[in-house]
Amino acid sequence: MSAESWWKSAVVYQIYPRSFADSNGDGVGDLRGILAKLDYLQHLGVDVLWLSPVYKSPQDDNGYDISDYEDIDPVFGTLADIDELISAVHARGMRLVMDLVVNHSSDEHPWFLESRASRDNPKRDWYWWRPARDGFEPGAPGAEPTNWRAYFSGSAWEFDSTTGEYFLHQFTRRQPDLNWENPDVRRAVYDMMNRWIERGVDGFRMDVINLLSKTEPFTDGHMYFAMANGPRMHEFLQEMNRQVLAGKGLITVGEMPGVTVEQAEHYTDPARHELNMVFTFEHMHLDAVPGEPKWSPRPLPLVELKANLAKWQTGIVNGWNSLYWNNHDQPRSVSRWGNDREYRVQSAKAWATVLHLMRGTPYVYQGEEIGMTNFPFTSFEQFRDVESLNWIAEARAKGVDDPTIMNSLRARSRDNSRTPMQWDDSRHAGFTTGDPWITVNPNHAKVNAAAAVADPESVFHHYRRLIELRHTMPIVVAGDFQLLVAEDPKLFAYLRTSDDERMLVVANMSNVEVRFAVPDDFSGGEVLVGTLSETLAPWQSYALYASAHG
Ligand code: TEU
Repeated sequence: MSAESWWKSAVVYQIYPRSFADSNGDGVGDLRGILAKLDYLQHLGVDVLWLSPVYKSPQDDNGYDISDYEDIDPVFGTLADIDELISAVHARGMRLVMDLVVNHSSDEHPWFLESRASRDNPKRDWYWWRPARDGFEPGAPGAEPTNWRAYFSGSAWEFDSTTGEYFLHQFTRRQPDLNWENPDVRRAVYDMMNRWIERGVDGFRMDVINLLSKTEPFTDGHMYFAMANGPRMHEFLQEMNRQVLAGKGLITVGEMPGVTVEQAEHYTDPARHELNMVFTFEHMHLDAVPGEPKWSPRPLPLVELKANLAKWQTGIVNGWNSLYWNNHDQPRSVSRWGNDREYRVQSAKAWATVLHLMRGTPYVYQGEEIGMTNFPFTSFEQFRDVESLNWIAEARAKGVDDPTIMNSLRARSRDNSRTPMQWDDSRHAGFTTGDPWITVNPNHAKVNAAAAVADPESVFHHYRRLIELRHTMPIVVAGDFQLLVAEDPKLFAYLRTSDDERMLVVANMSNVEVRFAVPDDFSGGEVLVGTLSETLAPWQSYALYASAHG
């Protein structure tokens, strides 16, 4: 593997700064809080830290609505703080990745303020403006240019009375979509990215990057299909690669709702000079009722999940993929797919084992490494996320009863993963000395980093071992993937193979004992992680290593 693709053997840790560590007692995490926790992250062994957005923002979507791409929001600190953080991360041999949110800006960004000021403003064309539907009074019910729904409820069009037209927003009405057809927009974004690289950042996680190129003309239909992977996507990414990314040894990961295996292969094939890897979504939708939004949960069909992952494992050949169960948009995997009651530690380890030993670059979301769980929400007042709040309003308006809404939020709200990092068993889990912006999970008395670090059998030490295996075992990075027992609804097992090495990964993803006979050619193999036995206890997992020639 060339030095250029160092990220193939790296593990990335995602920090959601607002909920990680608060240094100044205002109840919101900040950059100096992160600075104080670098020893912990180094002990875990991760290579790269990805920060969710810390730029200046009205915080309508917790920073994914940016009003100044080149400044830090005061709630998180200052430019001097980010410079200090970059240096401190580098001094420890780690790298720092920034979130890049350029499908849309905040409606408070000066570009948008100009764009909305008049129809002939030079920046009018930096966003997507459209007149009312033919025959409708602008602003009247049903006059939106198309029937598209935003990701976070309501129409994707917002009427602006200043000029009597509508602007497009795929997310909240405070996140207008930028017009990437306009070369000045692209130039401004590339210049901004280059200045961050000069500041020392090592790469970008690119928010909904496959939505940049829109398919015109805009017509009624399904926005998600009309807007993802538009006709100029590859051209834009190749241009960005030439003007910003090429030859700098960076790491780039594009978040891509609606991407297929074939498209992902194109986005990440090094010969095409676009991105290193993508975040895919198919495996995140399998536990929703087919055809329904995420708010209709169903139990995870393990057989379908395995088939889906196997398709991605073998379908990306020249390119590369990322591996994740958790991030700031998803509920906690140990509650979602594991058992956060009797088998919290065991099931967190089982999911980690099967994720980290696949082909791809694993991402660990803060708190995942100590087995943090969903929050036991009991009232609507406890929610902060704009997506959840909009869903409550939309569902109530549709006549859904409150207990049903509450059940869907408990299962699916993004706030499940946004409660503060649990550092210790003290008040507010050591996250803040003030009043936290969102409630700390009461289970922090038991589930916390201090306890996990002190216990050699903890989830934390299991992650350390898995990360170490990726760094030291070539087969983890480079081996081919082959799914085993595909139809078994309880076992998750696979092989990784190369010319001279073999690895067997087995996990019982259930609450009952299951038998799995170790294949003969692994007898006498070395246990790399976990505990080997032919009868697996609930959520028991292990990996076994053998050289190819016995
Ligand atoms: O998420 C994009 C995305 O696809 C989400 O809308 C996802 O489907 C949803 O959160 C599941 O509930 C990115 C960011 O990760 C997210 O935090 C932002 O809110 C969104 O873009 C807009 O920037």
